[in-house]
Amino acid sequence: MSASFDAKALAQRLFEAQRERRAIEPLTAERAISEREAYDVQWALLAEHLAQGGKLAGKKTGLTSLAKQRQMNTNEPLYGYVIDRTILADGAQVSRADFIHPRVECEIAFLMAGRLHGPNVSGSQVLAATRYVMPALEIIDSRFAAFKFTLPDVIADNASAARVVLGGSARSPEGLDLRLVGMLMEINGELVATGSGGAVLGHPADSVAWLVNKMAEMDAGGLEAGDVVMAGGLGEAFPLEAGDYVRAEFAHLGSVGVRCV
Ligand code: 0L1
Ligand code: MG
Repeated sequence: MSASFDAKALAQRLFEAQRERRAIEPLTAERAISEREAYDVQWALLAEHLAQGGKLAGKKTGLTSLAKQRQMNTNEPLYGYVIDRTILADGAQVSRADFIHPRVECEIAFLMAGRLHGPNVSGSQVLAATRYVMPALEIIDSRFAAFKFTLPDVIADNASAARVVLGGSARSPEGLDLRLVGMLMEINGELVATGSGGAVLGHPADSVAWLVNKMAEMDAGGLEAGDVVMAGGLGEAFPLEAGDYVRAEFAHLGSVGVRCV
């Protein structure tokens, strides 16, 4: 007989794993979890972060590039939440000891000017509701051992969210073709990846539209004015180790960097 489903208990297990920097086995090792149940766990995990003093600052999509989908053996994106105290400024320092097995990836972040709720939201509507776009790095840190999980597991684990670093000089997306915005990523001065905005579900604004529509499908609201939205990685994620300095430079948007000690 399979174990019964308790979203709060599963969220608590993930919360403790994150707090204690201890990897756990996938939740689905015990029982199959549907997509909706997985988002219920994610919601309960968000509630736990808010109860512990965090504030909701935005949302994120994940698994939005072919490179990431191949890396994780899936063909579907997912969404998650961004908590205020996980957002860092350009050039910030993070401690390797604060994570389990961190990885870093390059993204384009949106700052929303207006509320946007699905269904049927388009990329053009996202752009019209955007105040700024910014170059960003995301540090992800799966709470599951060896970054091995199924899609419901990683949905429950808030899309592996750990830190967001925002850089560049925020600018309006007007007049920019975000598909063609190129990016160079360096770790310790060595070029490790190149990419462009088009790698993110064809267009980063379409990725944000996907998020809004998926949230509507999950009866989870949508985007609000002031939300920071991570549109998804432009390529694969790289392990982050103590001593690393990661820097990404984007055409038109500027650069963003983070140091790990
Ligand atoms: O932001 C992301 O693309 C992460 C999504 C979750 C999968 C992973 O941990 O790589
Ligand atoms: Mg990401």
